[in-house]
Amino acid sequence: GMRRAVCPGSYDPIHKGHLEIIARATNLFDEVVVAVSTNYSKKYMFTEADRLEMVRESVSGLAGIRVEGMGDGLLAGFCREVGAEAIVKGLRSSLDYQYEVPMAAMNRHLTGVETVFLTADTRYTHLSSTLVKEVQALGGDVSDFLPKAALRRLGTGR
Ligand code: COD
Repeated sequence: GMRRAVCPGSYDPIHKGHLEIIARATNLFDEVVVAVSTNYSKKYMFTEADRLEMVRESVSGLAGIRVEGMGDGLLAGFCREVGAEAIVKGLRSSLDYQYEVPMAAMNRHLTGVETVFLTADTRYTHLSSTLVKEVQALGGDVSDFLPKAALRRLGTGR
């Protein structure tokens, strides 16, 4: 049957490191569901609706992708609902690894969903939404790292 994977994240905003992982996931699975998560006790720069729109616009050139909001629900439950057997995540460093391994084990415990890790592209190992927002707020140029949809909203022009 259809092999489906979920690429979860806050995507606040989506950047080229995210997009590169999502694109590679489409080479491995029949369908990739990009899941935009919102933890209601966390502060975001962009609303859930804006993050969804930015992600949709940014992946519009790629085939085999669906974008969905998952609110503040459980990722493992979301994967079961959409019929995904795997979560695909990018690994930038051993810090990511340390943070991700317990979540991968917990998610597998919860619903049997596997987590597949793809090593981040070397162009983007230093990239995070947090760093992009901070540099932009301080007047730095982050245009190399953002898709047009995110760049426009972040107010750096173009
Ligand atoms: N290069 C490659 N990959 C990258 C890069 C980069 N430069 N930056 C980020 N990534 C990848 C990582 O795999 C990351 O996990 C993913 O993109 C998303 O990144 P963010 O920053 O947008 O998302 P996070 O870290 O805020 O998202 C965390 C989740 C939403 C995945 C997590 O909180 C979650 O699973 N929440 C749901 C609630 C739940 O089920 N909790 C229990 C978990 S066991």
